Amino acid sequence: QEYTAIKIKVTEWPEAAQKVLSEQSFDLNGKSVYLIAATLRPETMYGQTCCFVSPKIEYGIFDAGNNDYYICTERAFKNMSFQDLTPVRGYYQASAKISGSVIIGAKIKAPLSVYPELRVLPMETVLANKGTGVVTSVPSNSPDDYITAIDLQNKPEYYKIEREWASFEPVAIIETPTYGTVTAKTIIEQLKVKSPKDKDALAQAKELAYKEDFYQGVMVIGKYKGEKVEDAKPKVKADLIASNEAFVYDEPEGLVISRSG
Ligand code: ZZB
Repeated sequence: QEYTAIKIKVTEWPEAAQKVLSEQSFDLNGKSVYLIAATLRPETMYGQTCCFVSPKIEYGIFDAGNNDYYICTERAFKNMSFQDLTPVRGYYQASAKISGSVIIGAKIKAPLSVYPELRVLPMETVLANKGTGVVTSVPSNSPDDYITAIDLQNKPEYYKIEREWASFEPVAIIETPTYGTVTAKTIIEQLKVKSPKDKDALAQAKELAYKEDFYQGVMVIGKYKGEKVEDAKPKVKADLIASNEAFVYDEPEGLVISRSG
């Protein structure tokens, strides 16, 4: 599986995270730290509304060279180290370790997003053994992200977040004949999905969204506005890579575990 790995810069750390990092003598001064989100939908990056981590996953902060540091699972950084994406082939010792739960609330800058400043939020269904363990949220086109955002807005106390952090509106990115400009919302409503834990319905919703967006979708935002998604997708991806805001990350064969089981 070939993913586009998006570099989402941490611009302000929660106090709990600062404490955890200083306890490990990890000095943030002079370093750029990025959450690395693996996506199959680079053309939707205009509509990012937050970055999801799992409160249950232990992440590493890894030296990626040139004072850049990546937050992801050790498993993902190990893979990157064998794909020549890191300074030393086969070296994947973390500079610091941090639980997803203490990153929540961090301020971030996500490439191409129409929203200049976003937050890190919790998603309980993030899989540790897929991608980088970090997921960028596009509620307009990802049914999982849409329903998770609704859940966060409904239960901010339970999730220990501020309601405003989860209140960014989905952005119209792609128009399709069947679902209009907010594919995920339309499908979630049609299938009557009520919860992020509604696995089977969400798997079906994702399938429908992928197909319709890719084969019927037209971009309604950005540099490739008016072009078919099929054509715009590789161009947006190439632009993100050229500007050093993303890189190609391959998931080794046989290790891809789908959420539907
Ligand atoms: C942004 C995005 C926008 C995504 C969209 C999808 C959609 P798949 O389809 O099962 O192969 N993802 C990545 N890593 C994880 C993880 N560790 N745990 C849970 N979800 C993860 O998975 C690929 C997609 O699942 C990725 O692409 C990512 O969300 C999420 F409009 O990134 B995507 C119809 C889907 N639309």
